[in-house]
Amino acid sequence: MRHLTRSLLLAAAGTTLAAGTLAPAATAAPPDHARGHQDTLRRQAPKDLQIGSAVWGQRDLLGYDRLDPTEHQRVLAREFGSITPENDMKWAEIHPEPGVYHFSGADAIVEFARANNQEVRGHTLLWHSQNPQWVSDAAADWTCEEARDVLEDHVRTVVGRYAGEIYEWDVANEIFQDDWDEGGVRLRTEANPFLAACSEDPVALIGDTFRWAHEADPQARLFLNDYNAEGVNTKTDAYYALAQELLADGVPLHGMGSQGHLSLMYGFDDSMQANFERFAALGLDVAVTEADVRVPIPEGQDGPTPEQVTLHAERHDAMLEACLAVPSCTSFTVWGFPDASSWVPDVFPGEEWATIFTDDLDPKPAYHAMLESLREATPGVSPRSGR
Ligand code: 9MR
Repeated sequence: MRHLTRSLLLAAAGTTLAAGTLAPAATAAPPDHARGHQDTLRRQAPKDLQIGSAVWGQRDLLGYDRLDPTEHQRVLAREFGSITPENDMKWAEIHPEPGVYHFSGADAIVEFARANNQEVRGHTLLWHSQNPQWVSDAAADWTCEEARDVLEDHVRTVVGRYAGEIYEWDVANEIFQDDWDEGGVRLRTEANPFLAACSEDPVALIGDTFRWAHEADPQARLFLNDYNAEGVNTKTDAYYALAQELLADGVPLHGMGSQGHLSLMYGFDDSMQANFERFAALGLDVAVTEADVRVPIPEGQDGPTPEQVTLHAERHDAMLEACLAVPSCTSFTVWGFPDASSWVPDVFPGEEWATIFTDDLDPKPAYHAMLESLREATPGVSPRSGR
């Protein structure tokens, strides 16, 4: 984003801000329909870096008609080389009853990706959240052996169904608590029903989950994934130690994903690149898997202020630049768009505007900042520091 000056950013924001907030500027980015065919995130991305978005297949893709796509589908296909099922491959969606699998949403994702020459990031196999009721009910009585059997069947079934179609899988998601949780940063051996049943040796279960996934799809790159895992901090220290342990045990672990759910309520941790570099030094890939940047908008304020618009762009771009600076960064995924489809307002009242497209599907300044950085990027050389 070096060359994207503040005035340009604000000009580009003109379409998204309340009328009268900004004078229209002659330097505003051309409207979407006037931009060149090459001027998309996926086409400007350096070789070997996928730019992706989450999408909810069940909601947004069922009924996809290649000849008559919705506007959202058109943008998804045009801008992104990778898509992640936002919910369709989670346990509650894909495995709602014992022995019953619902593949329609996940199938729609894979079919859309095929039709539009995209890759798919799988999400997710071992998580404490969005598990179906039957798992929560049964888990109370599970022995570790029973929990292992249920998990193994699930992993082999789901990964096996999409074998060869998925380039990266978030195998284990959010398996560490936060430092503000009771007990501090440690494996979620209470909230995660599988880790709870195998709490005597949770690392063995995690390792085997990766092994089952690898056997079911030897081509897929297998990731750990978490939020609050951008910079060097106590949580990423714990992941770093776990990664070393798993690799020493010969577990097919291939990557560490930083979700990238940020908020302008907090600062940006500049150690993101350094964090990526230490995982890369272990021989792992790294990825930004769920980027979005929440903007606190007090009641009565009509949309983000120009300063917030600029910061929203800068934060997205800072995450992208950390990724671009590390050759092992294989994918950068935003967590869906537009704002109307985002998970943010439901979960964080008073925060919104987190995605890179407006509800009219116009690119925000964050989009333009990212496009600019992609254009300038030589993989492995930071556009910011030039090294
Ligand atoms: O965006 C997802 C939202 O639609 C779901 O309701 C929610 C359920 O927990 O999960 C959201 O996605 C989460 C992702 O799977 C893991 N990291 C945090 C994401 C935001 O909560």
